[in-house]
Amino acid sequence: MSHKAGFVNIIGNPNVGKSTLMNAFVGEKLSIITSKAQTTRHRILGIVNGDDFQVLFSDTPGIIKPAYELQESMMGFVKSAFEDADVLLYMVEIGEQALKDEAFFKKITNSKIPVLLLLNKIDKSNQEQLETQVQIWAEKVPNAEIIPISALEGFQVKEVFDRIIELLPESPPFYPKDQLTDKPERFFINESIREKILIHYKKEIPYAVEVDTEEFLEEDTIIRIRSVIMVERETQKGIIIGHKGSALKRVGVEARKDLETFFGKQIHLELYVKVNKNWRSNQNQLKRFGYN
Ligand SMILES: Nc1nc2c(ncn2[C@@H]2O[C@H](COP(=O)(O)OP(=O)(O)OP(=O)(O)O)[C@@H](O)[C@H]2O)c(=O)[nH]1
Ligand SMILES: [Mg+2]
Repeated sequence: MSHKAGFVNIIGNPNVGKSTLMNAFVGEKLSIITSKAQTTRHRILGIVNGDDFQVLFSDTPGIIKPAYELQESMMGFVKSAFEDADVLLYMVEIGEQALKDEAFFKKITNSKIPVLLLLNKIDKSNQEQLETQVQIWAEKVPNAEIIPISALEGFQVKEVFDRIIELLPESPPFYPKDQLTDKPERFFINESIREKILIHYKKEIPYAVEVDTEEFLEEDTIIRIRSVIMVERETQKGIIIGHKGSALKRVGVEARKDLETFFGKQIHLELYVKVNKNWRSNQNQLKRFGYN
């Protein structure tokens, strides 16, 4: 029996729905999703296995012009997604006009590998707007196949998946068939906590935060976790903790619920906050947190 496998990498502007789509394909909440831009900071692998195929989806950070080292590293992940892709999923959303970065856009239009241009969030559009948008993108990216979708509602997601399978090269699997991702458990803990911070704090706070899980102890009926929320300045620490610790407590309660679903086990989650001055611009710190 022949077997297909390959890398299918999702790229696009911030907030267009890349992570929503990858989770829909995988059927698990591997990537966190929020209404804020720059939610995803890493390249996250989501593996979909079948008897005769293995699709290696990569969710990537939204494309931006980097302003500090962390963002440089995020764009490094996007660059890597161009390099090993067998199929590129270029996601745009209804109403969007162009990619934020010319060089990346050129890479898409000059791509030698198949590009599926996914016009997302069509649940928010009408027929006329949709037709206009398809026309605009057909002119801008003539080498792409355009598929209108709604990642949120699952509309046309199966059609995209079937088309991906057609486009995949013949290859043995790259990972064991029961594997779902390349990231360790601690990564998903950090991300769950960061998601709650993105949801509950405003302005610069979520962007100044990194989460590191220092302890992960799995017992028969419970997992004991201790994670540190790092901020860049003392004032941010106070904001994260909130009045009598109420804000931090909310983060903990909500993250714990998600983690109990994710791990299927009772979770004890201890959170504390630490100032790690300018970690976003510090190469050593960034390396430690998995941004290389
Ligand atoms: N209406 C609508 N909203 C969507 C759809 N897909 C995603 N969203 C919403 O768009 C927002 C961003 O979704 P994400 O999946 O986090 O977007 P992303 O491209 O991964 O964002 P970054 O990681 O920040 O680059 C969230 O509020 C989603 O619920 C869709 O098909 N329709
Ligand atoms: Mg994302």
